[in-house]
Amino acid sequence: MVSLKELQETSREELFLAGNSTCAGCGLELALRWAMKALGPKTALVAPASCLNVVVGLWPKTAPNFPFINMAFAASAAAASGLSAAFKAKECKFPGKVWGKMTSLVFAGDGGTTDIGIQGLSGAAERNSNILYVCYDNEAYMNTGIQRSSSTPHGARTTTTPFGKQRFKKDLPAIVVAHNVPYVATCCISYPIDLYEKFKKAKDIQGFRYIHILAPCPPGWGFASEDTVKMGKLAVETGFWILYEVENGEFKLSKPSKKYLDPSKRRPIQEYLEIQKRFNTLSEVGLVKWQENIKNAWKYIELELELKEKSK
Ligand SMILES: Cc1ncc(C[n+]2csc(CCOP(=O)(O)OP(=O)(O)O)c2C)c(N)n1
Ligand code: SF4
Ligand SMILES: [Mg+2]
Repeated sequence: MVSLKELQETSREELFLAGNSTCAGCGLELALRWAMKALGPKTALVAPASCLNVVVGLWPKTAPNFPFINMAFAASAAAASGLSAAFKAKECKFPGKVWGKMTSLVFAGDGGTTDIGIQGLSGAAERNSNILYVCYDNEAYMNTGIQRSSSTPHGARTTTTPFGKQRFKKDLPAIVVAHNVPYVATCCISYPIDLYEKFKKAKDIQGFRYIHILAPCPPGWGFASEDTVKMGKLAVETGFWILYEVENGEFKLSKPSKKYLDPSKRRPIQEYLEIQKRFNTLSEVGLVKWQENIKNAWKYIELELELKEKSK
């Protein structure tokens, strides 16, 4: 585990620069900032249309201090796969130079991942392309004015679900796990040490890696901008957002989520829902559905842990 000292040392180096045009309290900004601290400057990032793709592009406020490619919505995983192949070819031609050390990274929103980019993502995962694909999940198409995505949770109001979304969130990390790739992890911006360690690990793994980060969005979710970190913590402490990793098929519950295996340790989900304006039309029935959904998600985790125990 990384020490606080190492993290403080690392945190002096900024690759995603301040003064960019993200909203105050943006979860995406924290996600990318911490991810880049772990990945370092030998990283080339591919971004499809999203808040990220917009906030980095407004000169003179361009924020990435590393190579950055804007890409058409559906093509980011394919573009990053091509980039990774190009780095390999360059390494063969000029061995020992920077090319062999480059990380080919996608940093995409939930719309660009769970809806529009899923075929490219699935193709790259199936080919085991040597890329790191990251989904920062703010649970809607924020950049274009808060439309629902398949990652928007049940009951959330968006401009296209004015009475609250009926369906539950698509479980994208589980879908990627089903591709049998070397590494899949979930993260949350409120747990930077956990996030940092997962990116450090992912950086050194060959083949397809996927990290899904919960990234609260103050204007999109309807909470005060100073509460972003609190919001991510509540997501984990209520048991809604579960932190785990699957490395070569082996499931591991991450430290911040371990104690919530015990349901009595979880905070009531109401504490998470009632401070976000997007849930202010959620009914009693909707609340019970949320509680059931969380219970079922943890049943799945228990099964994974049982299977792991049995296979020892
Ligand atoms: C093919 C295509 N369709 C639609 C758009 C418009 N568009 C730009 S950003 C965006 C929202 C992306 O949502 P998400 O991936 O969740 O990222 P976020 O904005 O939430 O950061 C949309 C629909 C586009 N640029 N290209
Ligand atoms: S809308 Fe949300 S995700 Fe987009 S820049 Fe603002 S806070 Fe960040
Ligand atoms: Mg989004």
